This record gives sequence, C-alpha cells and structure tokens, in this order.
Amino acid sequence: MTNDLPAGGAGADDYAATFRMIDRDGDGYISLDEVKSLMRALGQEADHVRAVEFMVDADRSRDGKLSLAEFSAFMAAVRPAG
Ligand SMILES: [Ca+2]
Repeated sequence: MTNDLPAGGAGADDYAATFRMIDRDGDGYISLDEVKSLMRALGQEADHVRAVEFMVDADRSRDGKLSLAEFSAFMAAVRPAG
C-alpha cells in the first residue's frame, strides 16, 4: 500500500485494490465463487445464500458477476463516507 492517497482519502483506488484481491482469476469480474472466497478470507462461513444476496445487491446489470464499477458503488453505499 502507498501513503500517496489522492485527496479525499480512501475511495476508488482503495476499492480497486480490494477488487483485484477478490478477483482471483483476474478476469476483471467478481464471480459468485470469488465472493465465497472473500467470505472465507474474512473468516466468515462461505454461506451460499449470503453470497447470492451479496451478488444480487451489488450486481446492478444483473449479469451474474460484479464489475469494478458495481463493486465500487456497492462498497461506497455500504461503507459510510469518512
Ligand atoms: Ca473473476
């Protein structure tokens, strides 16, 4: 991580770094399996229903996978600014 964050602090760059961490196969999208991997990484049970709920909440284009834009928008929405 760098300390040279743009003005405004944690934002799009922060989400991009997280996105790349979750996107294990590097195809530019977060799949349902990758959401489950994230849950395990966070020490949570990789519950199928919860993973699907996450996808449904964040997947605005309804294509079954999350783009960086969708992921960033979702994270910005669930994480209070500041
Ligand atoms: Ca992927």
